[in-house]
Amino acid sequence: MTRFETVKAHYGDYGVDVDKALNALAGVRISMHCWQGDDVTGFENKGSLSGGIAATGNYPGKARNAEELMADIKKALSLIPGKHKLNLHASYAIGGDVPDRDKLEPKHFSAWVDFARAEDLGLDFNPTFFSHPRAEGLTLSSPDESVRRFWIEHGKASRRIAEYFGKALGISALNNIWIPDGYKDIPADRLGPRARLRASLDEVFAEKLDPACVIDCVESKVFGIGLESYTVGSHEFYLAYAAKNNVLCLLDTGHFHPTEMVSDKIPSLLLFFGRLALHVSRPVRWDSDHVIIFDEELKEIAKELVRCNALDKTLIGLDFFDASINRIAAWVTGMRNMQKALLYALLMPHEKLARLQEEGNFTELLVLMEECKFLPFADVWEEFCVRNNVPPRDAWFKTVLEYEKTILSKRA
Ligand code: RNT
Ligand code: ZN
Repeated sequence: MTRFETVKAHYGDYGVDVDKALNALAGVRISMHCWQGDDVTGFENKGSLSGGIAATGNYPGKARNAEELMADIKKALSLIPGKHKLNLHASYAIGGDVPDRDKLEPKHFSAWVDFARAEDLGLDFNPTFFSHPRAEGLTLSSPDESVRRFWIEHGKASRRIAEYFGKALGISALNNIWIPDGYKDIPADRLGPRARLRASLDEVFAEKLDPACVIDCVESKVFGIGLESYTVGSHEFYLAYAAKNNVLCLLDTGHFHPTEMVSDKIPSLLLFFGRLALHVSRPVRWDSDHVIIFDEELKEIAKELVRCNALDKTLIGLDFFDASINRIAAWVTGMRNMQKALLYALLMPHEKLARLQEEGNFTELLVLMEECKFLPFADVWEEFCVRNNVPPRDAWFKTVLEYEKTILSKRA
């Protein structure tokens, strides 16, 4: 018996089918966020990152234009097993004639569609409601009618771009709306901005687009830097809005209070929504957007997706941006960790565990859950990498170092 056959037999003793798990993992496309590659800078050159988010660090080699960003994405993807999606922001439009954000059209993203076709990727999209002169105050909830109009037009434009992605690639595109709107100090009126946000969203979503191509979604948040006291798009606001308006409510793992677990929210949302959208991130003391690691919460999220049979209903996107380390290594580490967590979850005897819970046999449940942690998971991960022709273990890292030496270190 080869080592892998022994491992399969070992899992078999627990009633786990390893090949089935490997096949299930191969079917999961994870949306890799383009903005890790350039610290959320984008191609507009209109000033610094705003909106209460921050990328800290200045590790050399960040992508300075579309060509470099695409090359870096390709390098990262070559070290990540399986087929995936790429998550874009409106601030990454390509071409010499890119208009302001309210006037963006699908054609300003056609170079990305060509790239996605060539790399066998799906695409997702995000309107960019920050890092822009008209986003210095509120955006979709602005009391200034011309500012609010501008952002409504941007929201509408972004849905058409996402629809174009879905149509062109035959893989539906998520269009995710996140706005930074909020106040640093205690507001005098919490209702007004939320009423305006609701009215703006109603306009943004009014146009009927092909639901097979674009999936609409809104992303909630608890607070931002400089926006500590009040967030217009809070979780209650968006959860209620999404439920009533047939859009999705995206859960970003960094957008809740520190002891609140996103994993626990997953089954509840799945009971009421046909699909689930995630931004998987790692908050350290705040929404710091650290690279995701193979930690308890990541595994718990993956377990919920597997147990709830929700892998094909979930749009898993990553959302972190660490500017203090090699950005390609950040992508590869995060993507591979998301996949590792899913594989780990796919290799658990969930039916047996659930039965023990139903029977009230909590002692055996604890014993078995603990034992599962020591099954030879790493060998199955290695097999997955080999089957997908990517370097196993940390063998990928030397490729990144080589790329850093020959390409990244030459960038000013
Ligand atoms: C911000 C949100 C949002 C952004 C990206 C760049 O807190 O998480 O999703 O991180 O859109
Ligand atoms: Zn997010």
